[in-house]
Amino acid sequence: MELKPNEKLSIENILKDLDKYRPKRRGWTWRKKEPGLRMGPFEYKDATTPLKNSVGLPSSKYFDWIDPQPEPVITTEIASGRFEDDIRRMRMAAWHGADHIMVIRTAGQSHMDGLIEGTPQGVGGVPITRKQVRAQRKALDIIEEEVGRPINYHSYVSGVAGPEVAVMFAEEGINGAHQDPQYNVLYRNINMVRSFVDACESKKILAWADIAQIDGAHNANATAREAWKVMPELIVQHAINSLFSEKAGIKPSNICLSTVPPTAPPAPCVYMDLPYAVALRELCDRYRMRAQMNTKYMEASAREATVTHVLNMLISKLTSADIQSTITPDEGRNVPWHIYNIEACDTAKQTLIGLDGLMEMVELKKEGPLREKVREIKERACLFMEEILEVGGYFKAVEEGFFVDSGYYPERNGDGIVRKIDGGVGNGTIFERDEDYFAPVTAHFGYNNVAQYDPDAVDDPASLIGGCTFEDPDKIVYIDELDEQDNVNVRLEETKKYRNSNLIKPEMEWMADGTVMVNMFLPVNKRVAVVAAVEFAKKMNLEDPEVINAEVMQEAEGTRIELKGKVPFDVNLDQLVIPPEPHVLSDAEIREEIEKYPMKVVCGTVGEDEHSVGMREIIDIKHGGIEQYGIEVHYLGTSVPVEKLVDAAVELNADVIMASTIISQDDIHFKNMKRIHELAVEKGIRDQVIIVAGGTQVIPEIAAKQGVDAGFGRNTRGVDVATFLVERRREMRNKK
Ligand code: Z98
Repeated sequence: MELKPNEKLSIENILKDLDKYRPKRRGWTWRKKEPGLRMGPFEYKDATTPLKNSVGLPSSKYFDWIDPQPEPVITTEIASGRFEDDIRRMRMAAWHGADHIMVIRTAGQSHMDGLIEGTPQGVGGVPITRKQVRAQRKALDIIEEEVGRPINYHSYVSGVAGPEVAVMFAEEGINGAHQDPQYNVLYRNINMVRSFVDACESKKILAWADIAQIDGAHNANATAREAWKVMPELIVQHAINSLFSEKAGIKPSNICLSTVPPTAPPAPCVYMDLPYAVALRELCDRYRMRAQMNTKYMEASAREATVTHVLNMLISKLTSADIQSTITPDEGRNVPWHIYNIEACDTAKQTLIGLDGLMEMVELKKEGPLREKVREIKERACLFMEEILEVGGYFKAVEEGFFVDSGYYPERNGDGIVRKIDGGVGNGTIFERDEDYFAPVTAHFGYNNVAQYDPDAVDDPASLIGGCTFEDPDKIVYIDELDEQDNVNVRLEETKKYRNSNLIKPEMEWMADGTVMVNMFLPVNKRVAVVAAVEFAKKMNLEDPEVINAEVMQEAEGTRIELKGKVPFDVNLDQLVIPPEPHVLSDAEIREEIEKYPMKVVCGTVGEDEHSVGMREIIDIKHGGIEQYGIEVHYLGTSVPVEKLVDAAVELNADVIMASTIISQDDIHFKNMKRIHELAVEKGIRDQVIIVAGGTQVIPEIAAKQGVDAGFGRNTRGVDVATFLVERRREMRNKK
């Protein structure tokens, strides 16, 4: 199935024959480095292979629309709760440079004790089901063809259903997964023995499927009361999961540490976060780094979150992150917006490309506070690890509340998370395998009594049943929708009116949800402003208005408000009158033409007219006027008599006369145009000169009737005039 850039992704096509769909490939893919890549006028040091189709940064318009791709894989987390709507967002994100799409699961899915089927609608994420995963992988298989770069699809392997989830992910071509038993233990209170045994099995499966693994250490940062104090513990958590994973068979280049700069402004964050990042990378240099952005100290201000994100990426650049996450302040705003996913991907691309080559010019100091801090953090982490061994190992340490304690180790505040070895969900569910235990499956951890059945099958137990679901996907039992009310077909039916039709509604997360955001400033204090804003929204006929961000400008003078609400109506595209796009030549084409055929313009504001701004907008290089193309401009000023303008054209042998006429009483603007034309005829230059006139009251059709070549009205830009002049001169050349 091929996608055309100007065609919408059809969810119906994705769902068609989904039961038979098989993913194109397995495993994680890194970007391909292209040192010395040239794009437009620039050479990049750290860039990667460009995309076939993409949307560049807004300012790429000044550089031939180039869209260089930075070194790290860029993650976006997509989580609206309806997988069918998320698929469209994935395509937008891929076009903006995301190649790691993480689907957030419904809150706390680790509590589910098995895999569920169908596609139930989630809240703040989707429940992971085979159908949903398969549909999204299928969509991404198509989208990656379109953008020309593999896209890694990712979710979480945790909870007591972890191994089952891992198997399903391996079968369905998932490329990345969070897997860290410490997450189960600390945050989901799942029995620790069970969690570590399950992790053995899960990690073995991840290894077989070549899935990149991300750990869960960053959650301690997000949970701790004072996040920077858990730095030593974060390193310990990373170390435990990474070495465990390696021993279970995952290759080091697929082991990604989820590292997060622990602080954010107004903390002096780079001074604190950089030593931590360096210490971690030095201790764990075999592994890859997934740089998460700080989400602990984030409010609902997109601006503030963006600055923290950029500072976080400075750390990423200084310490070479391999995967760069992008998180938007959506959680604070209580709506996952399409646009903020894309905005955050752009923030990452813009920052990392902006920092291209930085490390060729700067280096981290080998002495001074950075090295001292690095050493201190490492020492604290090593001591932490030693104490774990002293008390009898990891399980004992958890029982004693070592983790997520708010003290800066070795200080302890006694407020860590305490779990019991024989407590938690799934306690007592671990049994020793029977003597004749046998599992005819691929990627199985530990004792498996295969030789008794066939000594030749020891390395490949699944061969005894002609391959398990990993080798023979036809053995996968695909269960379609079970719930008659909560399924994708019902949801598509509900929004049918807006799918492939001429009706549109604004949307922020789901098709036709009607959500819009309104910005306003109210000259009252914050408490009053949030109430008043809702009143304004109601008067604007917005339904369900809710303030999503309020920032004090000054206590007495006023408050900045961002508010969301829903519009209850739609717009029919058939009833819109859409004016044709103005025709303009590219800047390069105009420049080339002027270089080949130089052009001289005389101009001024004519008559008794002192206005100069409009003319300057059209000619000045500073305002993007025609000078920028190399056109030679002789500006005679304001209140220029028409005779003087024409005489100057004769004297300078100008190619163009350009008159600005703002005052329009008694149609003086049109009369002046007529006069310029007549004078040019009288002086015998009319055949060689182009005459154009412009002003806010100029109507092009009426101007043309006065004998000038063209008139330009309100909203004219330099490029419009330059395009006309170049094309008219081509016509004149062709006539000769
Ligand atoms: C991130 N934005 O890491 P539930 N396992 C691990 C996790 O870190 C998480 C889960 C499972 C963050 C996302 N992490 C937070 C190691 C969650 C999720 O039970 O579905 O919430 O587990 O990018």
